[in-house]
Amino acid sequence: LDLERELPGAAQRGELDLVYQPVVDLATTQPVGTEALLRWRSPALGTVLPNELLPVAEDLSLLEELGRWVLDAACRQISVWSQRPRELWMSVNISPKELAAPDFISWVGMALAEHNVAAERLVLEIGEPRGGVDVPAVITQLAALRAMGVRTALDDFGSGQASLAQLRRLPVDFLKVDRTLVTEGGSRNGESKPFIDVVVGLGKRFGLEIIAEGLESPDHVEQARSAGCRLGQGYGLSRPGPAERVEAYLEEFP
Ligand code: G
Ligand code: G
Ligand code: MN
Ligand code: NA
Repeated sequence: LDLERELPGAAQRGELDLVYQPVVDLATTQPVGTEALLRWRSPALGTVLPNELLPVAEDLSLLEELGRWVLDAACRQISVWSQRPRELWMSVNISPKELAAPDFISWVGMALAEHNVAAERLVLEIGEPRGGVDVPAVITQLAALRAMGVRTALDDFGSGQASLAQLRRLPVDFLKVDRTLVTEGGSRNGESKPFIDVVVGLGKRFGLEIIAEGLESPDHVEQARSAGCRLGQGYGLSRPGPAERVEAYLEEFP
């Protein structure tokens, strides 16, 4: 109830914030990209996380507005980081509902143009479309984004039931392996490597770049790396943080 009262106008009041988690080349631990994650710094409620915030935003029809704020803020940050010798790409999470909006493609084009950002710097991550989502529309939109040069990612791969079926249909460049496939807790015998192996094999077969998520320990990192996964993300590599934290991490790689 408090959320519903406080959320409208949060963007205009300057209460929204992005944190960034590096996506790392597992061979060198060098960051190659970052994922932008939304935070609402509410004076009344403290920091509200997306899982709490997004369902309320959807109920209040504020998803579009939040999504546009996120795209704009992410493109602004890409533009700042584009001055660096080694350029990072930026992943932005979007819900399949946002993606299906007819104006979505033109918003992306406007955000890129406004901040003078090359489309190749932007990756859009979508979760598996669930019930009620117009999958053909999602496919059309993803294809249109790729035609602009924006890359696309299927997020949380392996966590749902229709993942393989979706994979056959959705035009994506990256497959992000859900952390439940990586962490021991998600596996019968504590081994994640065979699962990552299978996904890496799928990636090779279909020309997809694989990102292993939720690498929380050196052991996870090693399992993903030895399964042939090139890229990874997780607390064991670098936690999400403000832009300055990513910059400090980059300083370690002259
Ligand atoms: O940052 P955190 O781990 O709490 O994110 C939780 C979930 O919220 C993840 O599934 C992530 O994809 C999603 N998420 C984070 N930021 C955004 C955003 O800006 N837009 C959308 N639609 N989802 C986001
Ligand atoms: O659904 P999506 O993959 O976008 O979710 C990203 C979320 O995962 C972010 O909220 C981020 O904080 C969280 N996250 C990132 N790395 C790790 C990790 O190593 N372990 C766990 N448990 N969560 C992580
Ligand atoms: Mn994500
Ligand atoms: Na994910």
